[in-house]
Amino acid sequence: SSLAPHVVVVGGGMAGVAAAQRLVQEGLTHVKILEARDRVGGRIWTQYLGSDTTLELGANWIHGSIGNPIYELAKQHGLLRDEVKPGDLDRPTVGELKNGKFLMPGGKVMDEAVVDSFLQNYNEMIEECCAVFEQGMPSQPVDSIGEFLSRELGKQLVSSNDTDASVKCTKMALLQHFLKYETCDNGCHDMREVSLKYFGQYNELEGDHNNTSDFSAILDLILKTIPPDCIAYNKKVQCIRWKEEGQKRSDSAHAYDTHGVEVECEDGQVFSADHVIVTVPLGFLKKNSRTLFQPPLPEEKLASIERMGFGVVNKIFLTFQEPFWDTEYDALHLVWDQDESNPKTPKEWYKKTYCFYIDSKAPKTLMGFISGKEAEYMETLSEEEISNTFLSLLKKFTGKDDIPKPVRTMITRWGSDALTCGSYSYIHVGEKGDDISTVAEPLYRDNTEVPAVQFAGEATHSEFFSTVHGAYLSGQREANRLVNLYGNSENGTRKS
Ligand code: 6YU
Repeated sequence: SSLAPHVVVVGGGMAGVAAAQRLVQEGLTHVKILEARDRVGGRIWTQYLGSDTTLELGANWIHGSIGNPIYELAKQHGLLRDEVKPGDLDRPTVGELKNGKFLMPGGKVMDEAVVDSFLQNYNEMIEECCAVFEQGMPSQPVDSIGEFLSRELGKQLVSSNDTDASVKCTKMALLQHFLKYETCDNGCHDMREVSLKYFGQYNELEGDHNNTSDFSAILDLILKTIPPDCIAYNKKVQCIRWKEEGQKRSDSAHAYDTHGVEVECEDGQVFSADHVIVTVPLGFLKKNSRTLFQPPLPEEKLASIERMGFGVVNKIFLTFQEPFWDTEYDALHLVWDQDESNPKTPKEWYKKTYCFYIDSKAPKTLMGFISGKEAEYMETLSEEEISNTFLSLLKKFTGKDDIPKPVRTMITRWGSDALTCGSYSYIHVGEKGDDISTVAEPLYRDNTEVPAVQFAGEATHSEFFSTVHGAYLSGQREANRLVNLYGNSENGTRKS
């Protein structure tokens, strides 16, 4: 029917696809996803390299199971893998790290008892960080997670009853090590950028961090429920004109049933819509928000976009002819001595890679993570240089001089990816707690409660930002806003 609203979704990542699914489910049939790339998925990007090698270039784990819709989907369709090995559960874990081997320069293996004792303290300290938000503890002597952990945990380690000086040194080195891990988990350069006050706003769902056999397959389950012609590829949106300028369409009975918004693509094609759901990454908004909207976004929203944290995290995949490592572990940690731990010059960029993960969906591949300036720097290097650098690093930490060169080295380049401009969002020091909701707030048609432009995507979810389930729920949230507006009546007229 002619009254059915036209909805344009900008971006075909998890948020956009979830929004479209919900709209279609509820009978809104004029739905178009405009995706700039030639593929959907965005920051979900699975690569299949031969029968035994599946690499995730973006999202990796399902963060928590209880109440996690992505976990439920994966479980229903047999896309979960149980990676926990018997006996592992007695050790303290951090995030997805369950059973790592901790190596020091020279190939020395750290005493597990020391690591576990450190992790016990560390986890307690992280809980204290979360409590600052949860219990609304007012003033803290420091602003950031980095300062808080260094100061409080540092104090605890110094005054601990470890009599052995070398145990203390080892634990101090582990503190530096896990601060690097946290930068990758949070998507920042340095934990001194992450707000202590709002750290606990992120809602860590209960249950393990789960591994999926294939993240893109989870997206495909949702994609299957949308008619294929709902998606237009290679449609980079460059301008969203959201207010009719000049003459008002006063001849129309309802302002909303004329297509009030125009979406212009780089190739010149213009789509007109009643509602536009923008799901581009926060990194893209940071770079382009002043030109993407006409008229420009309200100053308040622009200021929030600017304040919010969005950093670069990259992955490194080193594939070997045969694994040279002990496959019973899920990670090889490379723990530098405390004062060697952090890169002092750009040339020492590789020190930011705290560990290599071992994963049976790519059994001959080690997957490393690197964050921030060092991750950006790595993007400028050749694969040959990266390969050689990590080969010497692995030799140094395993003490094995005969490790052969990787047969393939691959890295991600999320920083220079113009459609992402980084990896995921975090709450930056100095952010107001409500910056996320300010960004998520729709732009309404003049003097109405009818949304013209809506915002979804990972960074617009105030509890689950930085995750796939956050993206998914944000897409549903914005679709539901329209479903509530129109009801699911046959002709799509607005509920009165
Ligand atoms: C998760 C994980 N994971 C690793 C790495 C990355 C991410 N995440 P999209 O970008 O997907 O879609 C937008 C689309 O828009 C895209 O297709 C563009 O091409 C398109 N577009 C852009 N501009 C356009 C234009 N102008 N016109 C048209 N189209 C345009 N999440 O659950 N588990 O393990 C990881 C990880 C390397 C890069 C991740 C993970 C994040 C997710 O990938 C991400 O949130 C969603 O996929 C985003 O979907 P979207 O639709 O919003 O955007 C306390 C505290 C601590 C906080 N940390 C705790 C959790 C830690 C999260 N860590 C993640 C870690 C990893 C390893």
